Formats: sequence, C-alpha cells, structure tokens
Amino acid sequence: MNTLDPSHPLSAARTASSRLVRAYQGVRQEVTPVWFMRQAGRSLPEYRELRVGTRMLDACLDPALASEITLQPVRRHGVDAGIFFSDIVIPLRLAGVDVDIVPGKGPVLGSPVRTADDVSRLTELDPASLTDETFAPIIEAVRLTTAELGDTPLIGFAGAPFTLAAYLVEGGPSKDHIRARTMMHADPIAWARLMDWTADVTGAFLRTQVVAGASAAQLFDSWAGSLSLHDYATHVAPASTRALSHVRDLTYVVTHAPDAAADADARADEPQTETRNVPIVHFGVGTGELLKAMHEVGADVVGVDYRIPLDEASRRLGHVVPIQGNVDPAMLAAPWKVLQAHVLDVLERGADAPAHVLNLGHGVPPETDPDVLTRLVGFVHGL
Ligand code: 1CP
Repeated sequence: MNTLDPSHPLSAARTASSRLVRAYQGVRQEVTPVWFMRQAGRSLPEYRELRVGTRMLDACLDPALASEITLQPVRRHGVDAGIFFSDIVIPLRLAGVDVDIVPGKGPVLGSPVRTADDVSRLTELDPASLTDETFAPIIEAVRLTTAELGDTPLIGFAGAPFTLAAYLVEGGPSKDHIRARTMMHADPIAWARLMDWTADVTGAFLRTQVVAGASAAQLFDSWAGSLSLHDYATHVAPASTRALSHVRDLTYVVTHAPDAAADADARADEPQTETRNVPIVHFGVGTGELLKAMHEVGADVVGVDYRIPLDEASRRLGHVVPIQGNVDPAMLAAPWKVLQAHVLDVLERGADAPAHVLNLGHGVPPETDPDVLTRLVGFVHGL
C-alpha cells in the first residue's frame, strides 16, 4: 500500500467526495456525473487556436499548454472532470521510442516492431529510465491543472499494452491490427516480452499522473475489441493487470465527521477514518464480449462503447460494477430532441448498475458543435 501525499487533491479532501470519484467507487449520485472522452481537443475552437504552429507531442510536453488545453472543456462545458491532455504514445516517446503523431493520421513509428529481434532492441530501452525527471513536464502539467481545478477531479490516463502494441507492431494506425494479432500467435514469447515492457512503460506514465494529482485513472484499451475473448484472456489480460499494478496500490485516507447515527459501539464523538483506493476505469471499443474480463484485470469501473446497451453491459458484469458510457457520438449531430431521448434512455439503462458516469461510447467527433456538449451537460445536471 502506498498512501498519496497529504497535499494530493484526494487526501486533502478536495475531490474525495466529488460526484465522479464517489460514482466510480460505486456510490450512486443524485446527479449523474458527466465528462466526454476526447473533450480536450479538436471540437473546440480555442484548442485549434492554441495548437497553431505546435506539433501534437510538443504540445503534450509543454506543461502550460497541456494544462490550459485540459482546462478548456471544464470551463466551457462544466463537466464533472478534466481529462489530462496528453497522448497514449507519450511514455513511449519519453522511453526513447521514435514515434510521432502525424496530423490527420495519428501515431506513426520510425521503425515498426515486427520480429523477435525488434522486440529485443525495443526492450533494451529500460522502463526504469522513466523517472520523475523524465516525466517532469507531465508532473508539472498535472500540478498546474489540479491547482486550477480545485474540487473538480482530474482523470489521468494511459493506453493499455495491447492498444500500444497495435501501434508499435503495425507502425501506425491500422484497421484490424492484424500484424499484432499474428505476432501473439506466431511468436508468443516475443509477444509476451513486448507486452510486459509496454505494461511497465505505460503503467509508469499512469502512476506519475496519479501521484502528481489525478484523482482517477483510465486505461484505454481502445482496440481490444478486435480480439476474441480467448486471445484477450491468454495474450493480453496479464499485461493489462501488470500495467494497472502500477496504480492499484495507491490509497488515501478520508475522515468522516463524527456521526450521531453511528452504530452504538463506535465512539460517536470520534472521527472515523477510512482508506480508499484511487478508482481505475477500463475502456475499450467494441468490447461487449470482453467486459467481464476487462473488469477482472483489476479495474473498478468499466467503460462501455455505444454498441451494447448499458443494462445489458451491467447484466454481463453481474450488476455489481459501476459503469461509464455510452451515448452514441453520432447522436451529437442529430436534432436536440433525438439526442435528448437517447440520453434519457442511456440514463435509464445505466440505473441497472450500482453507479453510472455518463460519457460517450467513444471520443467526441472533431466536427461536433461544442454548444451541444455544453447543453448536454446542463441537461444531465438539471435532471
Ligand atoms: O492534431 C491533433 O489535434 C491531434 C489529435 C489528437 C488528440 C487531441 C491525438 C492524436 N491525441 C489527442 C489527445 C488524446 N489522445 C487524449 C486527451 C484528450 C481528451 O481525451 O480529451 C486522449 C485521452 C488520447 C488517447 C488516445 N490516443 C487513444 C485512446 C482513446 C481513444 O480515442 O480511443 C488512442 C487510440 C490514441 C492514439 C491517437 N492519437 C491521436 C490520434 C488521432 C489517435 C488515433 C489514431 C487511430 O485511429 O489509430
């Protein structure tokens, strides 16, 4: 167990009783908390303006810029959380991998990792080299951001080993991640080495954000939906557990005011303390068949994409897991009445789970009218 610093927003009781954190811990909130995946980014004119002339990864490593971009959607929409502006490939870059983000495309590798020798070369980059010094721009950006956010929690995130490996092996974005899926069967030993290395690199990135001030952690296994349940369980889940083990031990202590209604044995005049862990969310696209397995790798909350209704997702999770999702991003451009009816349906189905955080089923499409997101937040908060 590792207790967060007393100045951490969770320990200092700034975010510990926020709607988002409590919902992630399974306590249903009177008002459903809401945030949007990819809320910081291309749908906002103020983002596009700030990004002019700065490459994506340079923006991520500029603390003042990354912090400002993280705060933009919180100010504009009044969402219940900020998501740290960064990218899943940042820890790869900081570990020494030749990777860039090409505008309009996504992550592109200088040399793809296709053979056992390539894996050996990659894994010579020691994850232990990712120290606080290497992560300094991330730590500084998180500190600047949480100082501004006050009682609003910041969500830290990282890519899951499989999703990162899909980019490493393919060399860039791909449709079915077929080379990565071939490697896991053709050379399971090299694959396991690749996954373990990636787990430690991405896990260090996630831990850094939480220790620096994030109040929750989300692991994105965006492309896990291309896997069968068997392949996921055998060749992917152990590495995701390993990645999450970097944050699983992080705890904080909350102190409850003396409670007059406390049980008779407890000294009513003494404050009660309780140790809680930093909540972990696990999300993937098209992962209806994997929800239970994705919970079991060590997540507290499961993010659901728009392909499966939340009541069905909750049933598959045994009705005991808080869920996040799953407004269809396509609905954001539909007439308001249509979107409103869809959101009400999502909320009603989300009532099947112990707690629900409203989100999209995947990221905000770049062409989304930001005013629709603001209106949606107001609508959910006003219910
Ligand atoms: O030019 C630009 O503005 C770059 C577009 C962009 C942005 C805004 C990229 C390139 N990354 C990001 C930021 C980002 N990436 C965030 C923080 C902002 C927020 O969510 O509000 C997050 C959480 C990510 C995570 C990310 N990057 C994922 C997982 C989430 C998901 O959407 O599934 C993935 C798969 C990536 C890779 C990536 N980075 C960028 C792009 C365009 C892509 C996807 C490429 C592909 O389709 O394979």
